[in-house]
Amino acid sequence: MKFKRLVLVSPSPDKEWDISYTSTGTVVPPGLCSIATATRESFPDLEITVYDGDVEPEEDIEKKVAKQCDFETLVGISCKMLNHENCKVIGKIAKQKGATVAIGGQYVSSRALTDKEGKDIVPFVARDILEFNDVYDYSIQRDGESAVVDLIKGNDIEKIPNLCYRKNGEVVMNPLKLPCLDDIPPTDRSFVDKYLTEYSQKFKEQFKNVKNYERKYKVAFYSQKGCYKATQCGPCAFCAIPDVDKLRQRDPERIWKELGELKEKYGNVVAYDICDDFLGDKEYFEAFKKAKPPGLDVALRIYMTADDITEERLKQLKELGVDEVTVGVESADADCLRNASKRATPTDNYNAVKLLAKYDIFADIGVLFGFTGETKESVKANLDFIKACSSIPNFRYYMCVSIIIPHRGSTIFNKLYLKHKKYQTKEYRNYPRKCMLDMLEERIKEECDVDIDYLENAVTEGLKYSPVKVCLSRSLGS
Ligand code: B12
Ligand code: SF4
Repeated sequence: MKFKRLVLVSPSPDKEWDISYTSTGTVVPPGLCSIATATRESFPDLEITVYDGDVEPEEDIEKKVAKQCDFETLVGISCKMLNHENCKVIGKIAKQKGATVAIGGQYVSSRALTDKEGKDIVPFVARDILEFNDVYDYSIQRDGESAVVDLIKGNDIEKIPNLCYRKNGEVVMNPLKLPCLDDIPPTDRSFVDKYLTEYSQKFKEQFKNVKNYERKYKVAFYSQKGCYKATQCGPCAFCAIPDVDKLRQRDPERIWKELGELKEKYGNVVAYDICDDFLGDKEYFEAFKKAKPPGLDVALRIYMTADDITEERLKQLKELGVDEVTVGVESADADCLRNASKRATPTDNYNAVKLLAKYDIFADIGVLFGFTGETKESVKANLDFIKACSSIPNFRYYMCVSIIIPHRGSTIFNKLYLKHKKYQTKEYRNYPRKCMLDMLEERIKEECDVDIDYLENAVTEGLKYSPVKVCLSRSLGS
């Protein structure tokens, strides 16, 4: 065993972002807990700590990390884009104390674009982050469980899948190997039990304007990793999920076992499935339904697409225990939807909200502005949709209304990156906030018939109709 201690940190969002309109800190997170669980299974005596900067102040985490780190410590940092700069600070503190520092997470796993020979056209973040930041010894893409275990074992770094490292001044990227999800041990969330009061406080604050809503917080789990829609007809233009090539699924019986334990431990919470398109694979959905143990009553929250919403499906979802859904409606204009490679149509979207109201399912509706070809008419169509939602009797819903951000890994990011040389420089590649905000403005100038102020006013107008305001865009997020 090469290390005596594993310190896993999800640093707080950087102070430049206004996160008061985001869901940050309302979810018991699975990612670092899953790495901690897998590591403990291999090394029962290793000291393992998890810090969640979504609920613990950054300064406190920095002090604790400085105190804990030494030459026998492996520090694993989780980068979620909004915390990119704080990751560097934690990395620096750990490095100064002699620790080995690895960085991973959703942002580090962003998709790249490669040519036929496998050469980067749009580089991997995992490569950039090592090239530009000495504080990290390794970067790790996608599922981090086995790479962290291999590092602690002291395995040959050239043979650790998903790991990137430096050799003779060059960054080397080992091949990816994605585990079968049933080979990853069920997540033990007790590593973050110390934060349960904080998750509850943030959750209550976010939902304070929703009547008769008494849940404690969301506890995230995954039935599947990836998006069925993306595997069938490609990802939506603005989407940055790393898993678009292959959908991985867990055995439904194992999931129901986890959900039963979760209910027993946490009580009145929402079990939040992070799979992006829960209903996409119909066969899997049937198997999931069939495996439900009789009498087990867990409140589930899922992601689904509007074109999958039918009376029959909603009845089945109700029977399963689903009483909250997130639906990425995005636009009520047919051209905008088509230009973003969305599958659903405006009719699907209107139909979806009516049915969700009828079946009394609490809905989190995503609406975006700033599509390629956005006009005053399409903006109006979207605002009319938002207003129509607010006039559906007894509809329990809230809105996430934003201007499209070109997230690294998305198709729209790649287009801007290739078109404008400045985005290919370190100044942009190593500062995602600057990159995204500049790209956001540039894109609107190039691709929309309305300007950014017009779109920001539309976001502000749209949010007036939502009892819970969720948004990340230039004015509200800076
Ligand atoms: C749940 C979720 C959230 C939760 C986060 C809860 C939490 N504390 O983790 C909430 C709702 C708060 C949230 C907020 C946001 N999110 Co979000 N979110 C997701 C979602 C749906 C699932 C992520 C997840 O839990 N995956 C499952 C767990 C097991 O994986 P994981 O946490 O990533 O951890 C694994 C690996 O990443 C890796 N890993 C993670 N950390 C580390 C560290 C080390 C050292 C190693 C080795 C490995 C490693 O190993 C882990 C175990 O396998 C994804 C979409 C998706 N389905 O993937 C979007 C997604 C990650 N979110 C995204 C975005 C943009 C945001 C927001 C900016 C949105 C907003 N407008 O507010 C904010 C930013 C929050 C922040 N603090 O920075 C984007 C990220 C794009 C990018 N390239 O970075 C995604 C991909 C959505 C999308 N369609 O584009 N989000
Ligand atoms: S936005 Fe949603 S539906 Fe579209 S590719 Fe991404 S995860 Fe799939």
